[in-house]
Amino acid sequence: MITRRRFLTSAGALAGSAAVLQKLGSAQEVKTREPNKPRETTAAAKKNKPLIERVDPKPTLPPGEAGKDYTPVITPNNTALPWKIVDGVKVYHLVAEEVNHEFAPGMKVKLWGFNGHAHGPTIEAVEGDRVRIYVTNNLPEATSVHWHGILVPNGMDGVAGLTQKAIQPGETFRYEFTLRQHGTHMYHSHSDEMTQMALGTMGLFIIHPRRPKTERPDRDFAFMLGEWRLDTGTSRPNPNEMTDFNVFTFNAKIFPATEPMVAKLGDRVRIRIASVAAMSHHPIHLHGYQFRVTETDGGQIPESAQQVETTVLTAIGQSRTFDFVADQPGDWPMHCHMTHHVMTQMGDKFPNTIGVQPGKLDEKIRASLLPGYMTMGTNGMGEMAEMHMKVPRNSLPMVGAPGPFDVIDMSGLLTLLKVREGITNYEDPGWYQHPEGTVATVASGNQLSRDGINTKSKG
Ligand SMILES: [Cu+2]
Repeated sequence: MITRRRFLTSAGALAGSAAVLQKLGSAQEVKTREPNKPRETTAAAKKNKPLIERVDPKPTLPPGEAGKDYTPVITPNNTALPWKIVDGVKVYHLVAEEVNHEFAPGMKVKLWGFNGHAHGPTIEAVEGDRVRIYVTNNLPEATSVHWHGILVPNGMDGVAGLTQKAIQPGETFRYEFTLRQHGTHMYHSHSDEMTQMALGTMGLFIIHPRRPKTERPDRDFAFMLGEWRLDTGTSRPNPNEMTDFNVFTFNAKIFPATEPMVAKLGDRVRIRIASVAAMSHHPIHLHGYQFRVTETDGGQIPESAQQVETTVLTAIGQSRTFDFVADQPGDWPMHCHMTHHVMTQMGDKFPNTIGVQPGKLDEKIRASLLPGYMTMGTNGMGEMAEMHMKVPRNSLPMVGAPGPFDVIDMSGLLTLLKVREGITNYEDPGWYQHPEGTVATVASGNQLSRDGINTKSKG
C-alpha cells in the first residue's frame, strides 16, 4: 500500500526521476518549472495524498447481477461476452482470431478480432467484481491484451514485453483482478499494435457502478469508434496507413448497416462513445437533443460539473458518456461532425469537379480512353448517392442510402436514434411518421408573396 502511494504521488515520482537523472549526470539539462518542483523529500512525500482518491484496497464484492445491480448495456451490431461464475469470480474467455466481417452489405473484409466478432464483444461487469479473463491467441503472431483505463496490478496491464511475456500463437494466458472503479473502458491488443489494432483487435469493457449516483438508464447504448484504410477492391485494411483513413465506423459498421438506437418516449437514455482508433478525434453530434455529459474515463462526473452539450468530442484513448430523456419523437441522426467521416472511400483522391462544365469531354474520353467514363460531382457530391454508380469490387458508393423522403447522402459514422410513443418493444420501428404540418416542404407561391419573399439572388 505504502509503495503504491509513493508511485502515485507526483512529488515522489519527480523526486525519483531527478535522482535517476543525477546518477546519469544529466541533471543540469533538466529544467524544472517552479510549480512542479518537488517540495519535499521522498520520505515526506509518502505522506502526500494521491491527487485522485484511490479506492484501493477495496474488497471484492459478490458478483453484480444484471437487473438487480445494473441495466445491461446494448452494443448495437455487436454482443456481450458471456461469462460464468466460478467460486465468486466472473470468468470470461477471449479468443483473438481472424474474423470475416461486413462493414456493410457489399463490403466484406477480413479483420482480426475476438470470438468471431470485430471489434470484440463487450465485456460487462460491476464495480467490486473479481474477474478472471482467459485470452487464447489464435492469431498468426504473438499478442497480449491491455485493459485500457482499468486500474489493475502492474503485471495484469497486458503490455507485451514490459509487464508480461507476449502470448504466442496457440497459448492461453490468464488475467485476474478486482474491478475497483466504474465507467466506460476498453480492451485492446498491446503487441504489434499498429497491425493488430488497425485490423480491429479491440472491444468495450463496461463497468457499472455498484451504487450509482444517478438514475439507472432505461436504454444504455455503447459504441466503439473505428477508422480503417481499405483500398477499393481489397478486403484487408492496410495497417501501414498512418494518416489517410477512408472507412469510419460505429461498432465496425457503416451507415446504413448501423443498427438504430430505439427508445420509447420518456425513456432515460445513456450513450457511451469510446475510441482507440488510430488517428482521428471524433466530435459526435446528436440531433434533436441537449444532453448532459455524465461520465469520462474516470467515471461519473458530479452533477454540478456536468456540461450540457449537443456534440461531444471523443479523443483517441478516451470515452465520453452522456444522458438525456428521450422526450422528442422522431428519427434523429447521431454522427461524427467531421464531414469526411460521414462518407466512405473514394472521396479522398477525387478531383474537384464542382462547377465544371464537361461539355464534350465525357464523349471524347469514352471514345478514346475509358468506355464507361462519366465526369462526376459537378454539382456537389450528394448526386453520387443517387447515381447507383458502378464501384470497384468489394467497395461501397462514397455516400448514400435510401431514406423515407430521398436518398440520405451520408455514410460512415452515422447512426439513428428512433424515439417513438406507444411502442411495445425495441425492434426497429421503421421510418418516423410525422404529424401533419411538421415537415419542411417546398414553399408555395402564396406563402412567398404573403411574406414578401423574393427568391432572386440578393447579390
Ligand atoms: Cu469523426
